Amino acid sequence: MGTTVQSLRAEALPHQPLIVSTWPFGKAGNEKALETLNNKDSLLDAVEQGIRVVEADETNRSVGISGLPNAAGVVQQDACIMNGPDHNAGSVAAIEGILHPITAARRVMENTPHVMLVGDGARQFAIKEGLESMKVDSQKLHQEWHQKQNKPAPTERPKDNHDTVALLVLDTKGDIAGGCSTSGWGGKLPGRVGDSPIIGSGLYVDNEVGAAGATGLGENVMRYCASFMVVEYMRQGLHPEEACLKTIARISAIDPKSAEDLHLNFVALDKKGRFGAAGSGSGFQYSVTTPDSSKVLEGAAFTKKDVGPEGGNTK
Ligand code: SD4
Repeated sequence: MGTTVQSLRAEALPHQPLIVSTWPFGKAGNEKALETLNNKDSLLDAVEQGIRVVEADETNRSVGISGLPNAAGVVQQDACIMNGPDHNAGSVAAIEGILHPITAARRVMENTPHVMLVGDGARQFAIKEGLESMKVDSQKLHQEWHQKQNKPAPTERPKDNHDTVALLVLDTKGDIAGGCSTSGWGGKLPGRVGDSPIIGSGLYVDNEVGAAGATGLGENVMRYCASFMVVEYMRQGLHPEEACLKTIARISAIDPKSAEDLHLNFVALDKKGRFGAAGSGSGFQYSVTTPDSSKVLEGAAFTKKDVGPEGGNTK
């Protein structure tokens, strides 16, 4: 691990809230989450309100209703939320025309006996719950979809047209919750679901250990239950940054693609208040907020030479 990475590593920050999220656009969400935590002392409100800020940003083409559409011209969003203290979770996938999928995910968790609702069922549920919705012109979409049938389906990973906000909150009691939300891969096949709403893939929270969230190419995250893996490495005592790196190393040892082409990025925090992030390539930035500061940091960059014989990270 290089010195830059080491110097960015945080040591224990006990007794104060900590919020960590993916990308610079997570910072505004972090700050809202901290404000919410201060005012309402509710982990779930902090996660939900923080993510809603990112979903509501109309300039963001990868989270929220202004995200990039799928191959049929419609924005289908994925989101989930997970609560550490009772290990409960809720998620929605491929939901259309709902302004705040994170709120829909929370309602699934709190108001149904289920964990996940998808597609039109998720949309109808959200509308019944009174969430803000937009009309989805399915007939127009249907026609557009048919017009596009002659075009090849997207098979290559699109360049820089997808991102996710994954936001993790640790409160002063040491309780943890997290959530994530995305419009996913622009131009994806209708009905494609990424890692973000899959508990253990795009997000995982274990109140005894810590939490992790992912952004990147969901297909390369969900095949490995990668956020769960990050948390399990933290359970073994690894620092959050090392846990992220070791997860990338393990996936990289199995997958023949170059590390750069895997497009894996993780953020993590642990119960002690330590945090870290890593990407399979360079340039992954994440946001960290405490009552003392709110900043964007550079995640550690994995390099393939770090893979040990067992597929773990050699550091
Ligand atoms: C997905 N992981 O749908 C999400 C998108 C993302 O950076 O995070 N892209 O595959």
